[in-house]
Amino acid sequence: MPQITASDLKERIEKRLIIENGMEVANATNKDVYYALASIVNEEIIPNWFNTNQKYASKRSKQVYYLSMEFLIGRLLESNLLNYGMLHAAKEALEELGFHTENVFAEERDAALGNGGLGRLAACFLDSLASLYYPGHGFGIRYRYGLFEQRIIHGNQVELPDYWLKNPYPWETRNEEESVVIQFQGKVHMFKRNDGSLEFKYENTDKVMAVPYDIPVVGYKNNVVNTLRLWSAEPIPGTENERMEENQAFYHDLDHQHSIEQISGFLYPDDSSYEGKELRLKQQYFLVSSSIQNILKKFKKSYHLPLSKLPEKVVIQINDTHPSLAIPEMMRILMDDERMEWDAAWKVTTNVFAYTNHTTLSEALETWPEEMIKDLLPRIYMIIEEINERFCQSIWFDHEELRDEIPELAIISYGRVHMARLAIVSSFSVNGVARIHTEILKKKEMKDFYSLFPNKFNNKTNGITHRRWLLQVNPKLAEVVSDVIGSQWIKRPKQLISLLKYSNDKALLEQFDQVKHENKKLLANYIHQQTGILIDDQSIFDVQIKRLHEYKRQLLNIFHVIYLYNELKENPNQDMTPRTFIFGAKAAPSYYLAKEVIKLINTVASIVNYDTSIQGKLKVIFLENYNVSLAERIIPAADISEQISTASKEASGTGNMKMMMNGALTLGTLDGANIEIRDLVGDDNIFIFGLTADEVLEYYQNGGYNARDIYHTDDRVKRILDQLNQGAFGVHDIEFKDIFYNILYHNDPYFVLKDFEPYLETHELVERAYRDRLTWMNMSVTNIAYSGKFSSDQTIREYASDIWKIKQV
Ligand code: 26V
Repeated sequence: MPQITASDLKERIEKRLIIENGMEVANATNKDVYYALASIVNEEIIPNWFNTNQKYASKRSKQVYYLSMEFLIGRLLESNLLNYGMLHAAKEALEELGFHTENVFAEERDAALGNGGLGRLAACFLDSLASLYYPGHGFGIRYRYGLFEQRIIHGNQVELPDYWLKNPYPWETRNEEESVVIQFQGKVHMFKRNDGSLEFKYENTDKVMAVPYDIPVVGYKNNVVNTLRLWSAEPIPGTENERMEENQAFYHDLDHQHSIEQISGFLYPDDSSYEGKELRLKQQYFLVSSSIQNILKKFKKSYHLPLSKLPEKVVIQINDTHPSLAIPEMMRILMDDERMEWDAAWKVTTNVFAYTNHTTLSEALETWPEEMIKDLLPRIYMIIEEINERFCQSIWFDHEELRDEIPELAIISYGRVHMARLAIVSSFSVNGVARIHTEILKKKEMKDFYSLFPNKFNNKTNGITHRRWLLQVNPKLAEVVSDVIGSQWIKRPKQLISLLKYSNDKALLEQFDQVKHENKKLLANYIHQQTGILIDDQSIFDVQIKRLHEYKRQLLNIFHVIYLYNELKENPNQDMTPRTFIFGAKAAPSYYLAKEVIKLINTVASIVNYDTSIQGKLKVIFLENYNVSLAERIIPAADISEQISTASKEASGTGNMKMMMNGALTLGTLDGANIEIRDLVGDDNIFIFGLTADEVLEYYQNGGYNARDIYHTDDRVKRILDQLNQGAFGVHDIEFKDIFYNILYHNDPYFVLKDFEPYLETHELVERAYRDRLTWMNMSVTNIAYSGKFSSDQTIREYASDIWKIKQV
């Protein structure tokens, strides 16, 4: 990789501005400079992109394809510069040219093609694949509108469309020549060929063209450039004659064109709540049909092997069930186009697909109405039916003990198609995303499947790319770390463990403390600039940033804030370390209770932040439009990482890992990867509270929890709930009644009241611990030291060796 100096870059930026824009630097805007720099980066990347593809082809390496409806990429200029080893030079060049690096980077709109954890995980995985020299690529959809932009108006969430492609996106290349045709609806006719085999012909299908846009995925200083291929839906260009004819039905045609383009029109903004919308089903089939066609075309072209050898050269990971129609699509092409027999096609298919489960929430599990699939994808439906038939037969004949369970196991049952069942039956690997999550899958949610296929189930605890989430977002911390233990940790993140040797070194701890404080000042400035609110940079920055969902219990957090406020009102002189509670969260647009919680947080904030009687000891900040770029600002400044889901509900969490890596201490329940964090750092370096997963599951199964008992016996709880009910936090007295009712009349389904007292007690421990700076910083450094374990490099190595069986090239 060539060394590019700041002065080289400066010159190239100047030159580019003249050639492309006909302007001198003095007249250039941040945007001009952003595009100039991006195109210089592209110039560097493209030869390596080409070479990487050549290399994979010539080595005939096995490839992994990560199929995902979501890739939550965020911005790319800074991370591409970083991975390309040009970041320092670029910063210097920009400053010398009179630009603030940050403002130039901020010209790039986040590519928010994902909802939350699942989509961000996909993006981290691509980064690790490329950085570890693995031949691995992503397939997704190029949504014209990403996840909505959130505004808070009078405390309420308002959604605006995210038209992120308004300005040209410099990282994508349209590759029209690799377009493929996707067919929906129509009629299937079956014929017998002379040799007795069956032939399927489709009539009157709706055809759509899938056009790929490729985004380079740059490995860290290793010349590897993999590909993220995003498909865009377009009408099939007709011949001149056809267009003349169509012209007659111009308006009908516009309508039709619009409905085609809608397929890649927008990202569904729900996360963990499933709705059987036909357009979403279309999107899913659009993604998988184009990707599978592409994969097979490439296999045939580059490997010159029979399709029976596909599993030796190709493995496909499906990110949750969303792309699981890839399974019948593969069967369809192998049988109908490639003339394989069922058994041969099944053997290939079941050795190619691996499935990751990301949730056990029953409301998030995908099941489609049978009729919808039959109508939209008639041939796919026939194949699913056949898979189901054979699977049910195998239970009936080979597993008598499960005969009664067939309705609960069948892929098609009571008029619905169960996608998780389809994925489990047809994949060679089924993995959960944290130890406890995988155990719950095996012992509860997928118990019978586990007994049928024990060898398929495995765990792959999630991870995060330490390049973006430490090196890039927290350069000061990265520098101190490298000063202390050298910079090998960047390539081998587990080496962060060497920090442990220094976790009692007073001078060093003070240095870490100083870095954290500087990061807090930066965030405080940003908050001031965004909200006009001044926060105390000496206060504890207590952070909860994630999607808003009842099970994540932002409500528990704000109840605690209300409690503190009530206490302070009674005793304003109370000796207490000042606290700043920082929230960032989007709610699904139709998720009423989640939106009520957003309103509650904002309402509490508007009271607390302006009440001078509490002497600035408490501030509540809700930052609007939480996204990857905002996370990058907040995480380096966090002291406390709130990970307080109802135990058993959060499959893994990845924000917990990001904050840990930046020296925040986790305040959390024994859920998801929190448990693995606890196991590493030990009870002394984490704040754990609340019900365990077993206790929660036991309550769900056998009852025994009564929220009203707590309401009637705990005055603190009663006071808060009554305040909600009586309008103490609202303009109208009905303001938060629904939250009140949900807790008392639906018996607090997420155990907020049950965990309230232990949560308060644990917060008191936090407050006391924070007073002892050195002990706190010792805990903080211990967390950073162990965080290397959660680099997605580690996760990807495990996927590669246990599931994918791919080698580094
Ligand atoms: C479900 C649906 C339902 C249909 C509409 C669109 C949509 C989009 C996403 C989902 C599934 C959400 C599952 C999910 O995001 N799980 C999260 O995955 C993270 C990565 O494994 C994990 O860290 C989080 O704990 C888990 O909640």
